[in-house]
Amino acid sequence: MGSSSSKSSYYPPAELDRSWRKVTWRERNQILPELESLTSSEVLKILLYGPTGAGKSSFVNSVQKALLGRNVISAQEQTIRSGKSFTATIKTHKMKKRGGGRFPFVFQDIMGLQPDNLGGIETTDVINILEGHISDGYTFNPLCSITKDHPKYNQQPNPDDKVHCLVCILPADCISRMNNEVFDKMRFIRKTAAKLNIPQVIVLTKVDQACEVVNKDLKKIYQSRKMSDKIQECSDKLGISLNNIYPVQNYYAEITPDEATDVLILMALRDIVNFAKDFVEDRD
Ligand SMILES: Nc1nc2c(ncn2[C@@H]2O[C@H](COP(=O)(O)OP(=O)(O)O)[C@@H](O)[C@H]2O)c(=O)[nH]1
Ligand SMILES: [Mg+2]
Repeated sequence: MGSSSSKSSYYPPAELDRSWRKVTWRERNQILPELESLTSSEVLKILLYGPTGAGKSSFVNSVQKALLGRNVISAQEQTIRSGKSFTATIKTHKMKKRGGGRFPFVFQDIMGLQPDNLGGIETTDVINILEGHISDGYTFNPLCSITKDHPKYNQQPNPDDKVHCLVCILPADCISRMNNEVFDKMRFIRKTAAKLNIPQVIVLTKVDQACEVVNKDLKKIYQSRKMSDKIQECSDKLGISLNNIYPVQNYYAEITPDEATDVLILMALRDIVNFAKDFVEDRD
C-alpha cells in the first residue's frame, strides 16, 4: 500500500485539463450549408498524397459520406490484409450534394508513397500532378515517372489543371515508426509545392488506433495528450504549422453517420476548400 517506489514513476495524465482547439460538436448543420453555398470561378482541385495505407481513399469516401449524411459505395480502399495499394491510377473524385448536383471541388486520389525498394508512386510524378501535367486515368509506373510523349501527359496545362490545395494524409498510429525515405519524399514534395505557393495541410487519420482515450470517445480528441504530441511531431517532421493539421477518424467500418466523425471531417474540409479558393483568387 502506497509504497515509495510507486511515487517515483510519474506518468502525465492521458487527458489534458482543457481542449487545445475549440470544437462545437453540433456544428455539422452549420458547416454543411456553408459548403453547399460555396461558389468558385473554377473547380478547386485538391490533391491527396502520403504513404500507402494512410487512409487517402478512405478520406475521399468519408468526405462524401459526411457531405451526404449517408453511406456511399467505397471507391478504391485497400484492405489491411491485402497490404497492397489498390490505387494505381490517378482518379478525380467529384463530390455529390444532398439535394443533387456537385460541389465546386474535387479530390485527386493517387498511388501511395513507399520506400524505393517497395515501389509506390515516383516523387516526380506527384510534382507533375501539382503542375497539371498528368491527366486522369494515367496508371503510375513505380519504376519510372511519366514521359513527355505519353498520351496522358498534358504538355500545356491550364491553371485549372493544376492543384489548388495539397493535402498530406498521414496515419496517426504509425508516424513515429514511419520510414525516413518516405518522409524525405514527402518533404521534397512539400518544398516544391511551397515554391509554387500551393496551400498545404496535413490530415491525420486513424486517430482511433493511435490513442486509447480517443478510441473510447472521439470528442476527447483535443484533450488527448498523445494526439497533441503526434500533431506536434507531424508539424516538426514536415514543417507544417499546427493550425494546418487536422486529426480525423475515417468512416472505415461504421455505416451510420456519427456527429463527431462528421464534424472533424467537415472542419478539415472547410479549411481545405477555403485555402484552395484563396489560392485561386490570389493567383488571378
Ligand atoms: N481504424 C481506422 N482504419 C482506417 C482509417 N482510415 C482508413 N482506415 C483503414 O486503413 C486501410 C487503408 O486505407 P486506404 O484508404 O486504402 O489507404 P490509402 O492507401 O492511403 O488509400 C483500410 O483498411 C481502411 O479501412 C481510420 O481512420 N481508422
Ligand atoms: Mg488508396
